[in-house]
Amino acid sequence: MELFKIGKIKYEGPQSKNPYAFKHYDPAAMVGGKTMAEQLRFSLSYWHTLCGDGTDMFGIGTADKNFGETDPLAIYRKKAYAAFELMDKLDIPYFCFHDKDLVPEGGSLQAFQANLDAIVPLLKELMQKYDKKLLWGTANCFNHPRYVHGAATSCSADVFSYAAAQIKKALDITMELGGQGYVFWGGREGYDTLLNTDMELELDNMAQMMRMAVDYARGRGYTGDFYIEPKPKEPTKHQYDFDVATVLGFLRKYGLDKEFKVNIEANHATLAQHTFQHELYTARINGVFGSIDANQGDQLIGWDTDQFPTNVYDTTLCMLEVLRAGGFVNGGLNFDAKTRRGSMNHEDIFLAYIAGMDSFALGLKLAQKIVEDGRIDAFVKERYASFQTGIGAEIRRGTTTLEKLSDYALSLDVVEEKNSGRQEYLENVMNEIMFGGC
Ligand code: XUL
Ligand code: CO
Repeated sequence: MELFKIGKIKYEGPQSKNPYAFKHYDPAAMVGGKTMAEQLRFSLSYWHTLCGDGTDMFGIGTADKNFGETDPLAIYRKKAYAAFELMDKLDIPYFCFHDKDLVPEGGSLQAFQANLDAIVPLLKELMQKYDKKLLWGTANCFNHPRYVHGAATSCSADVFSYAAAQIKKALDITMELGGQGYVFWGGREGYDTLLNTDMELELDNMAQMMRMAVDYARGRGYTGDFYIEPKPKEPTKHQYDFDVATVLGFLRKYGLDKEFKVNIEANHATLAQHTFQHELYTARINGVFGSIDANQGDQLIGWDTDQFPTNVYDTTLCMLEVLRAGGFVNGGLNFDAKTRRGSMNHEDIFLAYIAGMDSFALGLKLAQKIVEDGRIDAFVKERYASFQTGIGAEIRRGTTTLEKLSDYALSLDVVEEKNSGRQEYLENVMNEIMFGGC
């Protein structure tokens, strides 16, 4: 049973004009001591790819994701076949899911769980057949009206418990499928007004939910990662997991920092008024870099547009951070991205993934060139050279005091800063490395 007319996508190289070919993603090619496939660890997002139909605030769906079926259970079985056909044809080794992406919810929690139990064996079979792996799983605790006031931060203990049941089941499935990660994206974990909100209680509860999830899974032998996915706003005005720095403060307060890493999404970083690179860098230097939701926003639209990433500057700087972090361990590049509402045909799914994968493959090659070129790293090292020896080295070692530094400063003739930051030079070096072959 073939659901898509397009065949396997192959690497044809940068000169190819074939829209259904990779120009840069050559899975077996070596970059920085690993194959491209190992460096990039691409993942398909089940929700956007198999479920998203283009529905927006002003109109209904434009894309048909029912794959010729009408019965709800049959539709979701076909989605599973479609997912693996896509992963196979696009050479995507991993996938990510929310519980709700896999099956209809049915009328009750019991029905939902029974539907999940029925689809898991099929997913297992397809994973084996196509040699695909689960990057991470998660629970959708934000769509249903019961989550109007949040899930782990709901004002209702019954809603909190319902979310716990969903998370337990999603963890069970993640473990059953050998998942390498489990994500908490704080769907509606936040607030719109403090007039009705006990923020302290809500944050305590959110930490409690995470602690219980960790205890449950670790108690059952789970060795994968736990991730929090920061996002500053949308759907609530104040999302608790605002950005990487805020998440770090939360994790440290509740003693969860050894158990959690972050899943950084490009479009969430820009919504927080940071660059994607800033968030990755912050995670790296704090030892919590885990995984990436690869997408991009739109400069002129202020919300989470989840576009397929095509900005090669951003993919290059992202991959530079990934290389500096020593590469992915359990994480990968999950395309949390959707085709535009007007790109409603099945071919568009292929074209979108090819664009995203090629942009990241090119970004990886360019990031490796920046590392090998060495000028940017050398410049930064030289810029801070005063901390390598003498008083600077003492400051770094923590062996000096405010009094000693005061005496030292008083002994100096003049202190003037004449070292240029050379931003324009460095930006030009970037262009030279990236486009020097033109
Ligand atoms: C929402 C978002 C989610 C998470 C998983 O903005 O990014 O899809 O990645 O729940
Ligand atoms: Co995401």
